[in-house]
Amino acid sequence: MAVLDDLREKTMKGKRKETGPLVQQALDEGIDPQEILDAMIDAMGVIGDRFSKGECFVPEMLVAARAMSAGTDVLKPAMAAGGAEPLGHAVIGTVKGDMHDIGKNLVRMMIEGKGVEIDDLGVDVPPETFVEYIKDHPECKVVCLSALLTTTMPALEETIKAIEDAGLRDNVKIMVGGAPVTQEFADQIGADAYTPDAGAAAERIAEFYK
Ligand code: B1M
Repeated sequence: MAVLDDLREKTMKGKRKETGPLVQQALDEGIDPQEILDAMIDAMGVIGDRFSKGECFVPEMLVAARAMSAGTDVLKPAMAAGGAEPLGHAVIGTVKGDMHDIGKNLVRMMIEGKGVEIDDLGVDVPPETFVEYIKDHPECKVVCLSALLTTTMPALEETIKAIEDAGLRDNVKIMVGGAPVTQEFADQIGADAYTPDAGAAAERIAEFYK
């Protein structure tokens, strides 16, 4: 589809003023929101591969990320249109040392679509901030942790440990995810759930409120 090719291209090139209108055009043409999202995720994959090969650098990754965020802003109402019954409360953040937030934002968006009220602590969130949040929000039943770097995977474990040390582990379920994270790693660090993508995270979290 021409509009999706255009969207992929403009996302890769970091044309953030053009991605929003292209997403809107794709929606107007009746294209499935998931397909629109996949086009932008593809673009980020290409940029990541180019970065690995030394063919592009951090600034190119950054502008591509901003272009994708502009696109997902327009896509959000269509993706999150669950109209679901309120399920409960959760919190999400990207762990300490990690600035990646596109995947985390998509997970939040899909979880909101399931009817979960979810607070977003942002990126580079230290374990203590999660601990304080859980103390201050007894209604919070699920903690969602995102990590995109192999070097920040240990921060997932540190966060779980900090929650345990604060005596709060039994109060919450902990979900982890992000490109380098695996089910095996999640089991090893004592997480309650691992899911590979935003859609699966939204399905899984709903089970915790049953
Ligand atoms: Co960075 N970066 N980056 N980067 N970046 C990656 C992750 C990398 C794979 C690129 C590469 O080398 N091919 C690589 C990591 C290598 C590794 O650790 N093995 C990398 C690197 C090395 C770095 C820096 C170290 C580069 C440097 O400075 N030399 C640096 C680190 C900064 C830091 O965090 N401290 C860095 C910086 C950046 C930017 C800031 C420039 C920018 C981020 C901007 C932003 O997020 N606002 C950036 C970007 C854009 C990328 C790539 C190109 C795209 C990431 C992305 O948004 N993907 C990425 C390459 C790639 O992914 N192919 C790369 C799209 C997004 C939808 O996917 O985030 O995977 P993702 O989320 C998915 C799933 O993972 C999952 O669901 C999401 C949607 O379905 N998921 C969860 C995520 N969280 C979840 C939580 C869950 C469940 C599922 O439950 C709670």
